[in-house]
Order: sequence, then structure tokens, then C-alpha cells
Amino acid sequence: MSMTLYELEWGLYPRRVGIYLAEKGVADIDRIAFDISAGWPPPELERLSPLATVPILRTEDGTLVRSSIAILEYLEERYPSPDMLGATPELRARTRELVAVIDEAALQFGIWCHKGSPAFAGREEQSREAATIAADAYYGRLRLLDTLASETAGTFLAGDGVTIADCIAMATLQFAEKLYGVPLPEGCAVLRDWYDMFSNRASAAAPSYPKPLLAVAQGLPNACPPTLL
Ligand SMILES: N[C@@H](CCC(=O)N[C@@H](CS)C(=O)NCC(=O)O)C(=O)O
Repeated sequence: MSMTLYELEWGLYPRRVGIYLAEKGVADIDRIAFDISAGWPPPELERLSPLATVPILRTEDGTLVRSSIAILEYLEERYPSPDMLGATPELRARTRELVAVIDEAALQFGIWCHKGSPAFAGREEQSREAATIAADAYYGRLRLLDTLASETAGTFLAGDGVTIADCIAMATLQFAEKLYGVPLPEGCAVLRDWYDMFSNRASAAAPSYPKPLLAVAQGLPNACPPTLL
């Protein structure tokens, strides 16, 4: 029996794992993609997790790993080569520092969407104020990421090799740009160059987003003051 990954191929968090598996060259994990067209969450997902979020990894012994970062760290232990965390404690600390900042950015972006996007109107309470604060925080984290990335002498965010930080950053920025039409903030030259470079990698080929969602999601920038964009 092999491991099973439950995902939503284009989703912000599951996409982290999708990019990682492509970079790692791991293909022996069964993948089950949920579909939002029949409503969310699907009953099978509710049975798997009280959080009802994806991604979820089920290991061979039935253990459920229900957080994208925990999944990536677990897979690093299972598939140590090529190393995508860092070869020394210091390099691993660096990767995790970047991951923490990007994860905060993703969280803020999610709040921005949930509170400010027509995609969530009618499903939860909208708040222009909350959306604006989250948008500001999202861009603040990206500026911080740009500063941290500029300290690195290497092609990738944490150095010369691809790490889980690249996978998580790519998933976040791609989701923001391609689904919601939210560009990188002005002035983040290092992050911009990294994003343009990483976008050309096979692992980062944009997934296909559900058309009905795409049609409403692209309205997000209009929900916030133009000064933030
Ligand atoms: N911290 C979790 C977040 C997972 C998450 O929020 N996933 C989204 C999909 S991209 C989800 O399942 N949302 C459904 C919901 O919140 O009901 C992780 O890193 O895995």
C-alpha cells in the first residue's frame, strides 16, 4: 500500500505539496483530488479531518498528516534526496524562517479573500476594513520576504538549491496572481526576479482554476483601496 495525498490541485495550500512533489520527482504517492463543484467540504474530507481542509497525507500505516508544512517536513524525512530543507542546522533554520514568513503571508491573503472577495460573498460576512488590514499585512510579509531573499547569495530563496520555502512561496504568489489577479507589490525586485525565474520551472506550470470561480475571484483588487495595489 502506498501513501495517499488528498488535495485540491489548484488550492493555495495543497499546491505547495504539488510543486514540492514535482521538484522532488516523487511519483509513488496516490493522489486524490477533490472537486469544489459539488459543494464544500466533501463528506469524505469531513470524515478524514475535523478541520476539513486540504492537503491531507495518509501514510502507509494510516497516520493522517493534516497540515501542508507538516506534510512537507514529513516527506523530507521519507525522501531525503535531493535535500530540500537544508544540509546543516543553520541552513534548515534559514529555510524555516522563510517558510514562517510565507505562511503568514498566505494566512493574510486568505483573510483578504474571505473578507474582501465576491467569491466569498454570501458564504461569510464581508468586511472591507478586515480585507484592507489583511491586504496590508499580506504585502508587508512579501516586502519582508523580499528583504530576506536579498540577503541570500543564491538562485533560490534559501540559497543555491530549491527548498520547501520556494515551493510554498510559489504556491502563494501564483494563487494570488493567477486566480485573484493580485500582483506582487511595487519595489520587490528580488522577489520579482525569483518569481519570474521560478515560474518557468516545470513544477510551477499553472494549474487550471475552475472557470466560475475565476470569473468572480478576479474581482478581489477592486474590493480594496487602489493604494494597496
Ligand atoms: N494550515 C493548513 C491550511 C489548509 C487550508 O486552509 N486549505 C484550504 C484549501 S487551499 C481549505 O481546505 N479550505 C477549506 C476550508 O477552510 O473550509 C495547511 O497548511 O494545510
